[in-house]
Amino acid sequence: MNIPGNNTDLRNALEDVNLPNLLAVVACITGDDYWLQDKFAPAPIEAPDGSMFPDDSGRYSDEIAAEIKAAAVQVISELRDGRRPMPPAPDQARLQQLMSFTVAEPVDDGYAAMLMEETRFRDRDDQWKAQLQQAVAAGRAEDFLVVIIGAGMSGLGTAAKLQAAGIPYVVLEKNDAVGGTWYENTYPDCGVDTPNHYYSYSFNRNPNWSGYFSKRDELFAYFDNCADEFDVRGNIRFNTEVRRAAYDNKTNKWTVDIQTGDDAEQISANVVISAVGQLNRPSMPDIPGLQDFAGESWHSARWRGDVDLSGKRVAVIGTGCSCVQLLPKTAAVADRALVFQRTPHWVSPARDYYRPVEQGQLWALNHIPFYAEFHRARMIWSFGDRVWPAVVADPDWQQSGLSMNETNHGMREALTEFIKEGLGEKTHYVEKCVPDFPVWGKRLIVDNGWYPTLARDNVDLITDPIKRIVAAGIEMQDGTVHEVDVLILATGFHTNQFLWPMDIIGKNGQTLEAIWGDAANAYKGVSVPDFPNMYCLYGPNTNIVHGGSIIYQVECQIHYVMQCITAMLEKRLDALEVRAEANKTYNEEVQAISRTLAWGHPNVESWYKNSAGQVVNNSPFSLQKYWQVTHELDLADYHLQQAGDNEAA
Ligand code: N01
Repeated sequence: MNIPGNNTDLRNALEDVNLPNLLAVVACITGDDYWLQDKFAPAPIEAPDGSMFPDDSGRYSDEIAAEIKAAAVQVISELRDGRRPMPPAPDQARLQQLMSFTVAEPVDDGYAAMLMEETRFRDRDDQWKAQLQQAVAAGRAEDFLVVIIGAGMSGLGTAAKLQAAGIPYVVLEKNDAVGGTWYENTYPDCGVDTPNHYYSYSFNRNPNWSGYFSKRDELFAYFDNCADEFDVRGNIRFNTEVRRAAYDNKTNKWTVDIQTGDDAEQISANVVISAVGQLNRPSMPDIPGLQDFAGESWHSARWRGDVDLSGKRVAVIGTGCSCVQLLPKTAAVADRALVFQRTPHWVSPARDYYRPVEQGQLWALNHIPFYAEFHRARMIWSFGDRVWPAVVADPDWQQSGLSMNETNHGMREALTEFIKEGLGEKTHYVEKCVPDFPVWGKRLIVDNGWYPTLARDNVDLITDPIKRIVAAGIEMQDGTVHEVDVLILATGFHTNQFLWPMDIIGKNGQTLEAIWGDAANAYKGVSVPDFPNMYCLYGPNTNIVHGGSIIYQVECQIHYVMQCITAMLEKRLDALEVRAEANKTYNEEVQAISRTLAWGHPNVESWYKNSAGQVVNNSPFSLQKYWQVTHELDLADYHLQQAGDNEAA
């Protein structure tokens, strides 16, 4: 790493950094356990009031903080000036020791192993890279083609791996650009709810995020740049929609029917990877009369930036994350904003939601060795599984109708107070805003001023049932008509129909839709019996509610799929198909665990559940556990069919 500038630059930067992270850096560079004495132990992670971020100061005394900074200036300047050799990256034991010390909580072996890969102190691709290289060098990837459906976050990440490995692939993208959801969603204040230094590929971190929670344009730019940095853009066919994909038992190949404008075409592929996401097909509400509305109307994911909302009467139906994000800016310009809520969500205070990344922090992320890695590890620790115990049912808990356990109940009380504070004088809204399901029954929405927005004079929260839409506005069951100029449908996405509207036909001639109905399931969320050589990314039971980044989940899946592709080429397999029994056992466990978690609670009605009340979208596992579940491919879980053979094992 080239360290620019002089000691003044360094000292200035250190004013803005996270001091426990800096301590880890100093300990790494020096290799000296002097820095792990009790006097350098930071305060345990505790977010200051109204913040999702742990205190950056470590609550050190001035004297200790000065000693850490002075040591950092000395060792980093020595590295800069070539007076000290660059130390090796920490091994797992050292990472575990430094993390445990600096987060002031025990970080176990499994977590340390996962963090080694998430920081890239260890390259997770090493698990399959050499075998795949050998197979490619032996010519096994000739006449082999992988089709990736979708050029959003999952598709780009997979394409990156295939491109680097020299495996032929094509990405089919229905839009005219990459980015998927970050391309399509352009509503006001659209942004991410996970800190960006974690919400980014582990293999392509961005040290230059402008904020801790970036907004849509910056996120889209990141993914757009990734397409070039990964050198995959040339393999993407834009404006190309997959209509149908059918597996041919004789050739063991997929025939993929695609449509580009008026042109229909077929592609023959060895492997199909669905990277279509869970949130890509807007769901229109089943409210009668939508087409009768005389004003402008659109879905939140199809934002009409050309319509000026200033001075208009605007209705928003739906109060999920999209509505929460778009409402403050909408209400600030509208004459009136009417919010139609069926179910309230829990909203979490987030003082740092709009916090820009400080100049010194930017400098450190770019120029201080190991700092960006420890920063990412700390974000994963703070925004991940730390809350897991709060989502698991305590069988002895008395208030199980409202909460999962004592900690979960404490959150309910704290967030209820937050609601009351935010609503101010509109106390009559409090009851409407407190959910009847446990905290984490749905992913916590990161607050952007939701309750103070509802408290505005020009905003009304309406919870009575809607009867229908009429030309003038929204008619309620009691006959009242709320007249509006604009109707915004923030009503979510088709989430339970995973690969809808594509027809995916397996080896027995049945469609996925027919087999799944609204109870989609897949082995590890990735592989489906009867659908050989087909893999889902962000598939059934892989969404995360308690915290964490969906990029993390998808990287776990990409890693698993790359092992499948490696096995196919290395072992000359024509087909790899998950065994029905393995899938059944896995999904029985998924459902059993889901019933004990906050999002499986009977009071939760959400897009995570199907008509039978089964959780079909969310992972039942902690982040670390899912990493473990997907880390090693076990071929015993699969039927293997070798080239020219019937089943080989
Ligand atoms: O959609 P939703 P969203 N009549 O499905 C209501 C992600 N995301 O676009 O709860 C009346 O959450 C429905 O009511 P109910 C995130 O994962 C992330 O907001 O079903 N109302 C609900 O209030 C999120 O979970 C970010 O009772 C109707 C709303 O519409 C997912 O996207 C930002 C109705 C739909 O809420 C989807 O969020 C935005 C009807 N007929 C989104 N039908 C980040 O920050 C539906 N509703 C990263």
